[in-house]
Amino acid sequence: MAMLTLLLLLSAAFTLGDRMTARLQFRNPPCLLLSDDLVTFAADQRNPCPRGWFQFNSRCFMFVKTARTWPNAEYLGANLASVHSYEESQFLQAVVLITTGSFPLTWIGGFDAVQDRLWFWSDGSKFDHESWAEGEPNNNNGAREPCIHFNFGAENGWNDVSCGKSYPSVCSIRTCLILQTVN
Ligand SMILES: [Ca+2]
Ligand SMILES: [Ca+2]
Repeated sequence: MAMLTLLLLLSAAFTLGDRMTARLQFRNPPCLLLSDDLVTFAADQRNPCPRGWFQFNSRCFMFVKTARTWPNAEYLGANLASVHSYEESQFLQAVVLITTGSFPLTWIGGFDAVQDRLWFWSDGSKFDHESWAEGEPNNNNGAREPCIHFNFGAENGWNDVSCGKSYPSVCSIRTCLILQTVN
């Protein structure tokens, strides 16, 4: 409802004519702007995500094909994706399937590098959902496996794995809530 109100305010302000100047501000938590394109798309209520990104609730997600280590995939002003529900986990699988036609192992933003089995998301959100594959997380063969990829095992679930391995990734950004100020 708040978003709708803001967009209605935005539309109304633009109809007031040249005497008033529209100024866009971005509400906290801050939007992470990748380029000017995002500002353009964020102002379009029909498509709040930039081109090539997929919307789920208040975030936009993108599959990044280039295989990188987990720390190198945490880049470009976006975060590796956090996952907060079974539906969101299924959505990420769909994003990867639509983009690649398959289910490649893909980084998301979970890590327990600070303390074994104490999981965090790299975007700072609460670790309130888990979709582990059977038998995971397992610190395989006693190794520290501090980073999470998904599309693992029969159920395409999550697996803890060494952060230095290279995989494609899914990153996410918040859709921008646009505040309108009329000067
Ligand atoms: Ca682990
Ligand atoms: Ca594992």
